Amino acid sequence: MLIPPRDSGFNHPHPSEITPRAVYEERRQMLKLMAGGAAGAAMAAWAGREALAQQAQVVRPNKLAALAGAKSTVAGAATMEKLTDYKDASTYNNFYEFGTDKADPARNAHTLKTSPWTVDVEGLVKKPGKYGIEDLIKLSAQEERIYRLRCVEGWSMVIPWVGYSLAELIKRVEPQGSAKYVEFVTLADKATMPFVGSRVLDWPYVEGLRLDEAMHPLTLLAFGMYGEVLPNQNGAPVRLVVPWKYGFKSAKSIVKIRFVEKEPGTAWNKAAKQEYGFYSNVNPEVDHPRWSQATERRIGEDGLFAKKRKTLMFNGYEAQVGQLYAGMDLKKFY
Ligand SMILES: Nc1nc2c(c(=O)[nH]1)N[C@H]1C(S)=C(S)[C@@H](COP(=O)(O)O)O[C@H]1N2
Ligand SMILES: [Mo]
Repeated sequence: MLIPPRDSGFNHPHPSEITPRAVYEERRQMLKLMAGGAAGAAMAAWAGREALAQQAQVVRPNKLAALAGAKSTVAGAATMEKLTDYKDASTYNNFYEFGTDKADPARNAHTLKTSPWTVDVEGLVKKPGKYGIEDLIKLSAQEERIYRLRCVEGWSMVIPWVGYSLAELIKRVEPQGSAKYVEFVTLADKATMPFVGSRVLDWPYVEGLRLDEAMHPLTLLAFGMYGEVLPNQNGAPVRLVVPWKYGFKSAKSIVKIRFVEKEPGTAWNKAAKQEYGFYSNVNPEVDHPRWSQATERRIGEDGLFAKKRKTLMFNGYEAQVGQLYAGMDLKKFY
C-alpha cells in the first residue's frame, strides 16, 4: 500500500491532455510570466521536466529564508534532498473525491473542470470577494518552493511547488479582529468527482488553520509544481501546501476561503476524531492510535532494502514554526 505504482499499467496523461489545451497553455504561460525573478529564470531554464525530476538539487534561489526571517534556509534543507520524480508525485496521490486508491486520482481526475474557477473569500474580513483563478494567480509574485510533504500514512515526498504565501491574499482582504481561524472549502461536484457522495468522508472536504498558521510565510497557496500548472490529481487549479503539517491539511481544489471565529470542523477530524486532530502537526513523538509516526518512507526509495527515514519534528520546519505552538501541549493538541 505504501509502494508507489511504478508501472501501473496506465499511461499517465500529460497535464496538457487533461486540461483543455488552450486553458492549460494560457495558464502555464501566466505562471511563467508571473514567476518572480530568479524562480522565473530557473523555471524557464528547466525545459525538461523529467530531467529536472531526476537531478539532485543544487542550490536554488530562495527568497523563502528572508520571508520567514530564518537564518538557515527553509527550502535549503529540502533542496539537499533529491526531488521526488514528477511521475511519482503525480501518480501516487490522495484525493478521495476521485477514489481511495493511490492510483485513482491520476486515473480519474481528468473529469475535473478547472476553468472557469472562482474562489470566494468570505466571513470575517473587511474586503470579501470572488476571485477568478486567473486574477488569483496574478495577485502576487509566484515563487518556487521546495517543500517536504509528509502524509499521515507514513510516506513523504519532496516537491517543487509554485505559488505564493497565503498571507499575501489574507493581507489584502483584511481580516477583522474577531477572525481567529481560516476555513478552506474544496469542490464537491458529484458530476465530475466520482467518490463525492460516497460515505468515506463528509463532503465537501474541509480543512482549517489558525489565523497565525495561515499567515505564516511557509503556508503556500499553490498553483503549480515542477514549473507547470498543477495536474488535476494534485489539486488543480489551486491548493494549499502546509509543509509542517500532515498532508491532509493541504486542501486541494479550493473554492472557498472563509474567516471565522471558532475552530472549524475538518474532514478527517469529523471522520475519526481520536485519530486526526485539528492541528495535525508532523510529530514523531505522537503516534497515530494505529501506527507509529516516528519514521517515514520517501516515495521513490521503495526498494526492498531502502531504509526508512526518521520523521522530523514539524517535518523539519521546527525553527520556522515552533514558536507558533510555544507552551502548547502537543500531545493534547495533536
Ligand atoms: N480535496 C482534497 N484535498 C486533499 C485530499 C483529499 O482527499 N481531498 N487528501 C489530502 C491528503 S491525505 C494528502 S497526503 C495530500 C496529498 O497531496 P498530493 O497527492 O499532491 O501529494 O492532499 C491532501 N488534500
Ligand atoms: Mo495524507
